[in-house]
Amino acid sequence: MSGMGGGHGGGMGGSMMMQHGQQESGHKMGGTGGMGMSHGADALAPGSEFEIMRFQITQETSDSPALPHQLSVIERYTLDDVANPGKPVPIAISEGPMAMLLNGRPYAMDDFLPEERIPVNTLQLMEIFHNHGGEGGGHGSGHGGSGGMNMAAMMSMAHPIHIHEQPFQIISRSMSDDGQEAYASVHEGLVDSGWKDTVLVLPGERVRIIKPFREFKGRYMMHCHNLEHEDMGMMRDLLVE
Ligand SMILES: [Cu+2]
Repeated sequence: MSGMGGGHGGGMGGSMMMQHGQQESGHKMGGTGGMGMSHGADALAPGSEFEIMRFQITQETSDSPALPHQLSVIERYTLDDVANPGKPVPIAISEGPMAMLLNGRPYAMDDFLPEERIPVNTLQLMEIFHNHGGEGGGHGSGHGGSGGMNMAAMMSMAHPIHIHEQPFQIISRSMSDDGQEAYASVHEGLVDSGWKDTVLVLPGERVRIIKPFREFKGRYMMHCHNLEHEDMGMMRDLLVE
């Protein structure tokens, strides 16, 4: 239908008229007044038909091609492949009042802990874990939890940890003893096959990943993908060198 009537014709006039019509209905101008509105010949009555675009079919095609029987094969990393099997790179999550941190420190330029320096052309075992009270911190970098244990238990939450540069594989997850019951209700739903650039780390959870650092030197961010947390400091750089 090209019932535009008025003098404009063409797409530009059409879209202008649609906006016009929406404004009118927004103003609740009595509804049925239709053509009688005093907006000149362009006025479009609410609810009337209006041509926006036209599809012209010029060629027949088939359905989408059938999916292959097997998608691409992913070579799974193992601990035998990594440069640091006994000393994972820590990514320690801590939550305190108005501070969300990784490795106990807020983001700062050129502020690299020794364990945040990664030799280029290596496969690295990395471990993401909650370290609110400073316990179990692996490499002594966990002085972030200004909130203490009770506060930590109250506030603990899941964090989607995102690491820039090449994607990684998740190789294992474990849960603290007091989180086992809740974990049993969800962990079978976690899909850890395939390449990842982000992993959701649940309260009490410890996730081990293997990540390649091939070829590219420089600073690469890791941060919580919850923007409020990131803005509160939950972001650090890795230095690949
Ligand atoms: Cu977070």
